[in-house]
Amino acid sequence: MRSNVFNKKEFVSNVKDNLKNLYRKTLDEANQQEIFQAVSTTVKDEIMDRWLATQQTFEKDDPKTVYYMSMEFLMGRALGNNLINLCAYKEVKEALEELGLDLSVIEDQEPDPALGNGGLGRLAACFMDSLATLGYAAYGCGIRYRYGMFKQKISDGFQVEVPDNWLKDGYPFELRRPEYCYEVRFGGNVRPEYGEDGSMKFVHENYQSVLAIPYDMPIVGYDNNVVDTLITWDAQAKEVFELDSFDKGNYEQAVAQENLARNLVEVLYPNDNHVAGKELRLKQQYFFVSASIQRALARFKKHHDDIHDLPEKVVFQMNDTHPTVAVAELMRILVDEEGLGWDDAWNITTHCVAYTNHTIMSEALEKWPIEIFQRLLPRVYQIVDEINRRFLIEIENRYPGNEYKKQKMAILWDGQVKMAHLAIAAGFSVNGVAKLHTEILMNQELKDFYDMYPQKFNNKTNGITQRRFLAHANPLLADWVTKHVGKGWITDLSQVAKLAPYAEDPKEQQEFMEIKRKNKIRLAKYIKEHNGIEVNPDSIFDVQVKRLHEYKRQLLNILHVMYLYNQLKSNPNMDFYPRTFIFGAKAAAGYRNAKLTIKLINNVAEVINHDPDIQGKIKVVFIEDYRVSNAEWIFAAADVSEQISTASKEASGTGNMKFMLNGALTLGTMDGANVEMYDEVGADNIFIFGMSAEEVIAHEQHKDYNPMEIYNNDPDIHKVLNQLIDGTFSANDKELFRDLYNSLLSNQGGKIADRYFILADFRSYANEQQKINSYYRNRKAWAKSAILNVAHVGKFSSDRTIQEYVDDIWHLDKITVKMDRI
Ligand code: CGF
Repeated sequence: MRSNVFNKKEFVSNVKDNLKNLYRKTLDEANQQEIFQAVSTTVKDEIMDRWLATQQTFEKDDPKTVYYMSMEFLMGRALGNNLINLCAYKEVKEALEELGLDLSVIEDQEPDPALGNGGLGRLAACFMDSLATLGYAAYGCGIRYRYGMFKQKISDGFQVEVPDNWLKDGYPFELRRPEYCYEVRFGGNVRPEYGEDGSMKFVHENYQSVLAIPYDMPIVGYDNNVVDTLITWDAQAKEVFELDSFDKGNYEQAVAQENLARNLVEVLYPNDNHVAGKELRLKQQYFFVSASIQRALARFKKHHDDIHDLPEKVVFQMNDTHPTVAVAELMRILVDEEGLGWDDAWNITTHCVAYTNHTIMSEALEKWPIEIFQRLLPRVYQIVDEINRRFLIEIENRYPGNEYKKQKMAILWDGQVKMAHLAIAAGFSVNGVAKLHTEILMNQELKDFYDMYPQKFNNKTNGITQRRFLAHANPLLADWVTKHVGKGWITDLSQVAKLAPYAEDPKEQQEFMEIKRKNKIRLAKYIKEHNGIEVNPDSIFDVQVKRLHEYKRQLLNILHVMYLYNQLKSNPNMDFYPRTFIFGAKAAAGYRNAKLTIKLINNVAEVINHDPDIQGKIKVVFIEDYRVSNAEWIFAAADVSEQISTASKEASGTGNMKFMLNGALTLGTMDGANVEMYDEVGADNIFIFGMSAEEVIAHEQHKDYNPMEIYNNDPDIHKVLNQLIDGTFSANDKELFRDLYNSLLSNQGGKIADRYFILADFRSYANEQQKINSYYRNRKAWAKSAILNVAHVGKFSSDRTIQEYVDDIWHLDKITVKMDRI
């Protein structure tokens, strides 16, 4: 289906055939969902040839393969992205137009496979796209949750969570592979069994087991015939699968196993940067990890007799602590099933597993109560126990008599299994996701480990795929970029550097701003349709879209909107450029302050949007159900990108990069990857405010921050905070926002007041916002900065990130897939 060989006629006739075969319908009879299914099936057929050819290349070349293990893959819709990567988007769009069909309407029928919460899952999706595009053999390994991230409804300003039954119409881009199923065992007990020759092995008995059934999703590389695979594991009861054992009469056991299987893959835990510590979650982790390792080993054994060669051909990347039980599972398989001695097995394991840390927030580093871990995974626990015992000896040898070190670094301590410690003890690589984050890991959070194993630590600054977030999300800008630098940027984003000279050119500036305006009109339409709010495309679109979390400080943003409102009310003729403040965020269902912040944003919107004194100069919009598909439109339309986390708390951020790619100017703290964006784009083209990470950390250590002082001495801040509890934005219930007010001013329940330094950073944030107000009036200067943002985004492609993983950690072989037919 490459542009040079794409045959419209053939495509159209295949779509019609598929409609007939799937639904016994003609085009005129079919609805949009059925057409989506038929178009997708046609596209999948095209992909199949490449997928087959890729697998044949794997068979022939036996390349080293990465298994990217992640509990989350936030894929977003596949149809449009696959067409982009097959270089057939425009042709298919035209072909469908000839049939009177609109591709974007068809794309809209696809559910967003939302098998992830936020940045971590979306990163995994971008990585898969880059792996295939760069031509590396890769399997993503995750879970096929029956319900993905909940759909968010806003009802009376409150978030309501609605189940996301994404599979209800059937998902065309997946392939069930029951022939590659594996058994995964839970519970039971372990006993030693002695052979006549004096040998001993452990026997696991009385366990419950489920079968892991893989569903493969194709990951299409850009214009290179490579199709990698995302395996999502479904669970099924063994007794149902192997029907005959029902006949044997163990009915209760069969029902228990069926329940276990159903529950295992039922839902994605909707927490981001926070762990609930639920037993079921540990089961989910072990389930997909065990199945993935079994599949990897089976693939390896097709070509190799000696398991010692495993590190030459296989690497497991553990995305966060979630899959780190992989360390012990691989050990278990090597020792119990392959019959290796401990040292041999450890040597293989520690050359196969690598770990990525995504956060320094302690509430996100998983720790399991030993009781749960041992009960659910008795044999795996024994292995962790032994790893811990040996690890403590290593620490003792290195720091004789230092009990404190042992306590801090132990894998088993205080009744808990510390998964990050397990990952670092075993992993041959430990990486952070942005320079600053990695530095904080090495110098502070994981300092003891860094001191012991400095060679393991490295940084891999995150990245995003330009194919989805520019080529697909913003076709107008994509064409403009191509016009100036050629198509090379699609697979080599560093080429956008050639745009820099155009930043000074008034004609180009105008064209660029025209494109931005068109994208703003597209978003304004969406907002009108979904929120019923009329927004002015000539206002500044100031956007904060991301998960709702206190450290990301949506509260700072909305408090500042309240402050501006007060200013405008008391001085209607003040210098003020019209602004549309756009928010989009899901809050974890049990996260009270996050949900309250959503309600506050909506209430502030309600008051300000209807206040005639404001004359429409400020509009506030909360976009319901922020997700990958609407994100694409939002990034394309943004002027200002709010990246305002408390310095040191956001490990990297990736939304920041998507905005930059689409020519928005960042308003941010020196946090996460913002720091590197600042280095790339230069101080003149980014708005930086607030305390540095060092300052934040110093205040945290000295416990010397007192927000009450700011409240008492700054009348504007005082007024804004009082408005949280005087009914200005909650006329019917003055107490509604009391908890937010309290969270800023008083220590409570072990949480210190204004833990995220909102008041401390408020003034410098407001000043920077004021600068944006003036700068935007200078259209040429703004356009120049916006173009320079695009020109300096090259570093933030996930292609660059993946190449660094390959060069420094994975050492994969490049593959070339040849196809006869093309
Ligand atoms: O991972 C995050 C994201 N929230 O999922 N963390 N986790 N866990 C970080 O907070 C982001 O800063 C980071 O960009 C992302 C991917 O590494």
